[in-house]
Amino acid sequence: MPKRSGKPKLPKSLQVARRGAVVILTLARPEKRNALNDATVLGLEAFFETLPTGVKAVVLNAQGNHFSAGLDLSELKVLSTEEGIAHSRVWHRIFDKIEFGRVPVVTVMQGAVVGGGLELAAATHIRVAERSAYYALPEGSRGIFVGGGGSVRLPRLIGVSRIMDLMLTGRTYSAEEGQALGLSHYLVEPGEGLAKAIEIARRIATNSPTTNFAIMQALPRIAEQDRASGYVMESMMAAIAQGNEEAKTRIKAFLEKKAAKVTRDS
Ligand code: 1HE
Repeated sequence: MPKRSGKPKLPKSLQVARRGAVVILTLARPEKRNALNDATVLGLEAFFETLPTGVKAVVLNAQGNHFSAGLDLSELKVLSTEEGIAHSRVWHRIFDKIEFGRVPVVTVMQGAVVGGGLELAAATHIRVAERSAYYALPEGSRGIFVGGGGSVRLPRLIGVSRIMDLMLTGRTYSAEEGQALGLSHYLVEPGEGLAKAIEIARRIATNSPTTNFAIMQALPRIAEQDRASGYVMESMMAAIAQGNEEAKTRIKAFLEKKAAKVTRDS
């Protein structure tokens, strides 16, 4: 397979910084509260399609006080029904490329994580919330509906009933509520999200690529299968992972007392 160049032409609203095996991708449109316009969403696709081969995890964060105000409403106002369907399908295609992409993505969330911003965060694998984060789906009050896969992903995270409440009433969840419900995996103080996300991404980058592949590609699909099919897929994935040389080396290192034990997080 040809080596990836890792140098896509990205819009101004996306910035990239490499830190060894981790790449930090930053939403950089704070003057519009990182509202997701077409250029940004297509830029996400270009970025994830051309990740250099040595990259093993991505951190997604955003400039300013808000992670993302969601869909750029100034672009939506001119779309016909047919164009609206096509627009939503583009988001589906691109967010799927993130969720079922090559490497795990750790997102840092602060301030507003709303509408399409929440849909984007939900397409990533680990979410770190700063205490300023809050979550909303204001589509109801704008007369629209989620279009970035939110009705598929978000109920799987926190249940249809809670998403109905968010959308019908326009209520928000605080960072603490989001943490308790599972919208975030980690809750940190303001300004600490990026460091935490990089620490997590570096840890993920040390896993065997086969295990990370199984976790990203097999685990969510098994969750959507019936039990019997899930067991078959799990046993095949387990056999593939443990059959490879990297697993043998890692297990041997543990048995020879050369690998770290499992200890409590401090
Ligand atoms: C925007 C957007 C946007 C801000 N599209 N331009 N999303 C929403 O309904 C959320 C709308 N945004 C807000 O409620 C607020 O902007 C925030 C709570 C996120 C931030 O408030 P604040 O006071 O810090 O900023 P602001 O003054 O409201 O906005 C700053 C600028 O960003 C301003 O533009 P300016 O030219 O007057 O400076 C805003 O117009 C602009 N801005 N949010 C366009 N969303 C695939 S379907 C997904 C469907 C959805 O995502 S629906 C949810 C849409």
